[in-house]
Amino acid sequence: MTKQRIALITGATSGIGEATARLLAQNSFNLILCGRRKDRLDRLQQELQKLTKVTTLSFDVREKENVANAIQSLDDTWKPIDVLINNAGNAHGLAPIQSGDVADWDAMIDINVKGLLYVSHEILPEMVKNNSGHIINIGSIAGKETYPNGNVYCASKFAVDAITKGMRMDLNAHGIKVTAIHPGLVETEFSKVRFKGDEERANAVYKGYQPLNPEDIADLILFALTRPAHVVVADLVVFPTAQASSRSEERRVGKECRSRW
Ligand code: NDP
Ligand code: 8X3
Repeated sequence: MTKQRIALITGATSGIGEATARLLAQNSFNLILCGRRKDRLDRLQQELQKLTKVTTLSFDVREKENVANAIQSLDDTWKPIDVLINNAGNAHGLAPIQSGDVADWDAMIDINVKGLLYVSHEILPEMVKNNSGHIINIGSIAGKETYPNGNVYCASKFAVDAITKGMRMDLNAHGIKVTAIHPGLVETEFSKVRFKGDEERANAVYKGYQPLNPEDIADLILFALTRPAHVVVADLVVFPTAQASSRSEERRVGKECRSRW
């Protein structure tokens, strides 16, 4: 019988991470679900453990020691981790660089870049030792094209793109697959976080056209994870059909194109 793979998903409490947890649970992965909101982790664990084995780790990816302690606290039944999905992340603010909020900049660099590195640092040595594993980094179209007022969020996702390429080169000799998925606009809690709870502003981002759903990205993650051993999906950019680019964010509203700026 083939061993069920163990996948650790960061940012499993909402959006893309939560949809991925559901889909992987339906497809025989055992799951380590991570996020800060423990109540949500507990609820998701309750739901998904009817389908598969699930454990949870509640930590802030910015806290280096907590990341290490949490992952090291896993008992041997949760090792080795076969799949790491580095998904936790958010945009904080949308402002010209000259009026950017330094706390927002810190949050984006600390979560989207350093957090991804801290989690990877805890998991990679075991993958290297076993000469197997699969890392999936969730980048963004913002990591391929900069857009007005996106400055530091875009920089954080350009960094994810660069780290992914570096990981692929360094881990290649160890048989570890590295995939990046770069979505365009996906309707999740992302805009609520970006606009600090301003629901009206957040909802306006997705008005008048059909954005991607978190399930669309989960599908691509499962696709990447289920290719044969000799195939790696390296880099995927995915838009909603109504979006043509990050910079102008051309969303079709009827026959017109609309920009958020
Ligand atoms: P959500 O806001 O719905 O989910 C973000 C997830 O990240 C939550 O589970 C949250 O968990 C977790 N998270 C945020 N900060 C931290 C932290 N400091 N420590 C631990 N976990 C954290 O957004 P999405 O699902 O859309 O975002 C997931 C990824 O997709 C992000 O990397 C985002 O940049 C990327 N992306 C999103 C797009 C979109 O349009 N939505 C498009 C392109 C990429 P909790 O708060 O419980 O800690
Ligand atoms: C999220 C998509 O275009 O809002 O990464 O930056 S975008």
